[in-house]
Amino acid sequence: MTNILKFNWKVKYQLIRPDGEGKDPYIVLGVDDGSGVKNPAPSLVVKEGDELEIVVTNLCGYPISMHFHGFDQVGTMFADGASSITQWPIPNKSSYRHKFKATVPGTFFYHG
Ligand SMILES: [Cu+2]
Repeated sequence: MTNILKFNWKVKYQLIRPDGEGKDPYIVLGVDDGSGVKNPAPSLVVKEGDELEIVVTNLCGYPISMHFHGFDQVGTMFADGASSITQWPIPNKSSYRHKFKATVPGTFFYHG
């Protein structure tokens, strides 16, 4: 039986001071999964064969994309998230649905 994991993320600006010092905070993209804006973004722990459905909503004020590294994306190349390569950037205040299968075991990363 296929396990389908669904995520709904809002991508926003976030001001952070990683070392707690300094007057000028860094501006980074944060992911709000409903429990508050996070940077680094939430970890996805999945099993080989799981299907992922991730809706990314852009609230940054300019176009972005979310790129998922390490997945082979056979038949789902438009879910990879490489901006202007496999998809157009997600316009501000718009969403993009990434649907793909975790077919390769390992540890990977994603970024905006
Ligand atoms: Cu990338």
